[in-house]
Amino acid sequence: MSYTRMTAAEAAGLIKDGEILGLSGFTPAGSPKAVTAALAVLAAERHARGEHFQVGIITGASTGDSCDGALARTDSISFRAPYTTNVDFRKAVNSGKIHYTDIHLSQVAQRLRSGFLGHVTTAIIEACELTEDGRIYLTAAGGISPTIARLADRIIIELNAAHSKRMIGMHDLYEMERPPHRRPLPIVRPSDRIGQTYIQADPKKIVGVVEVDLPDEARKFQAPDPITDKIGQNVADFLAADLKRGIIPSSFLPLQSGVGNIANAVLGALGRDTSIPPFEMYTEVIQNSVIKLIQEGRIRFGSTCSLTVTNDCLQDIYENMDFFRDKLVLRPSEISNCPEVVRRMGVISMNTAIEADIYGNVNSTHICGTKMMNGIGGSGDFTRSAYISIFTCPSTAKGGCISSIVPMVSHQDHSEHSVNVIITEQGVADLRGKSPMERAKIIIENCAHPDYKQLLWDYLKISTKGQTSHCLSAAFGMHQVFLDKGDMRLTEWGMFR
Ligand code: 0RQ
Repeated sequence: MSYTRMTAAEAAGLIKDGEILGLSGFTPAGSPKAVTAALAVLAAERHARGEHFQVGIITGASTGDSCDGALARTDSISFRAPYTTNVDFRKAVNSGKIHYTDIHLSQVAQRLRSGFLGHVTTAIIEACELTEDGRIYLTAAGGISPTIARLADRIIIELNAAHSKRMIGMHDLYEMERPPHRRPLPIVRPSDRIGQTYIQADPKKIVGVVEVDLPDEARKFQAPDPITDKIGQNVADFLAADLKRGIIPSSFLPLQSGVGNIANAVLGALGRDTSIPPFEMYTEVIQNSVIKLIQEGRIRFGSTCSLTVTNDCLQDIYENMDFFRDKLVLRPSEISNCPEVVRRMGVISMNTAIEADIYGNVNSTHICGTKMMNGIGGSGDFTRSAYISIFTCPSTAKGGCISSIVPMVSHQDHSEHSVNVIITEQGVADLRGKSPMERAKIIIENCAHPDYKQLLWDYLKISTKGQTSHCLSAAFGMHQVFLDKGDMRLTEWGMFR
C-alpha cells in the first residue's frame, strides 16, 4: 500500500481537540519533532480564534523542546505522562496549568494496555524506515512505540532522514502479554534478544507520512568538575571494594545508570578505574560516556531504551555501526526497565537524588517538596529490584545554600527499604544491614557537607527517641529556612521547637 505523504502542518491538522496522543521516543532521542511543533502553531491559531484546543500526551520519557516546550508555551497540553526535562513544561506543571502524572517508566505501556491512562487516538512515531506492509523501523529509542502503534486508532509516521537506516536491526521489540499467566521474559544477560527488529503495524492505520530531516534535540552535558569527578571516584572505589570482598562476582554485574550531568560523570570515572573489569549495562539511557567506554573496550555490551547522546556522538555511532552492531541493543521501556529482569540479572543501579535524608529516604523529583523537577523516570524500576541500589548527589546545591542531606526528605520517591548506598563527593554511606539510627550516623559523618554536619547532629539531639528519631516540628526546618532566608545554613533549631 502506498501511504499519503503530507506536511507536518497537514498531519497536525488531523488532530482534534481533546485527543490523547502517544509519542515515540524516550528522552529527546527518537521523539517526533515536526508534527508536535506544527501542532503548537495550529493550537496557538485556534486559541487566537477563541477555540479550545488541548491534547493529552503520553510518551516513553521526556521529549525535546519541539514537543514539551512548544506545546507547553502555547497552553496546548491538558495532561501528560510520564517524565520531562523541559523548563517551560516544568513551569506550566508547577503553576497548575498541566496535569502531570509521574509514573515509573516501566509501567507506562502496561497502564496504557490496561486502560488506566485513557485511549490513545493518534500515535506519532519517528522512523528511519517504513515498508509498504506496515513495518516501522524505529530510530534512537524503543519507548512505548510497540504499544501505541497497536492501541492507537491511527498512526502518523515522521520519517526522519537525520537518522541513518543503519539503525535497522538494532532494536529488540517485544510487547508484554496481559496478565494473568504472563510468561517470564527470557532475558538472562543484557545481550539476549527476544523480539523483532521492527514494529508490525496495520498499514491501514498509517494515515500519513511526514518526511523530515531533523536531528534529535539532545541536551549538551556539562563537563565533569572536581565534585562530580570525586562522586564518580567514590562510586568506583565502593564497587571495587565489594568486588574484592566477593560480594560482587568477579565477572562483575550489569550496571544501570540514570541521566544527567552527574550520571555521565560517574560512568566516566567507573570506566577509568581499571580495578573494575570490563562490564555490561542493562539500563534505560545510554549517554555519551558509555559510547566512549564501549569504544575503549571498558564496556562490553549495552542494553538500553535510548541513545540519549549528543548528535555528533550519534553520527559517530551510525558511521561505525559495524563496530557497534553487536555491542548495543535498543528495547521498549517496559523491557529495558523491567523489574523482573533487573532482579534476575543482579543489576547494580546508580541514580541521582535531589536530596536524601539522614535515614536513607530519597527524593528524586520535588524541590522543597512542592516544585516538580523532572520526574521519577526509571529510577524506581531499578532501585527497588537492584542487587545493590546506589544514589549519588553533590552534598550541597545552589552554591552551598542547600544541603542535599536533610533531616527528612520533603518528598519521598525511594524509601529506606530500597536504598542501599548513598554517595556524595564527601564519601560513601553503606546502609546495608544498618538500623535507622546507625544509618543516620553514617550518612551525616560520611556524606553531609562540613557546613551542615553539626546542624544535622544537633537535629538528632532535639529529636524524640524512637526506632527513627525525629522532631516533627523541626523536620523540615532547614527547607523552611531556605524558603524564608535563601540559605539552609541559617537554621536555628530553637525557632522550630
Ligand atoms: O539546578 O539546573 O538550576 O542548575 O537540580 O542538578 O546537579 O545538574 O544534576 O543533571 O544529574 O540532575 C536529580 C534532577 C539531577 C536528575 C536530577 C538542582 C541543581 C540543578 C540539576 P540548575 P545537577 P543532574 C534516569 C533515572 C530523577 C529521575 C531519575 C533527575 C538541577 O538526575 O531528574 O533518576 N533524577 N531517573 O542545582 C534544589 C536540591 C537540589 C537542587 C539539585 N536539593 N534543591 N535544587 N538541584 N539538588 C532518567 C530516566 O528515567 C529517563
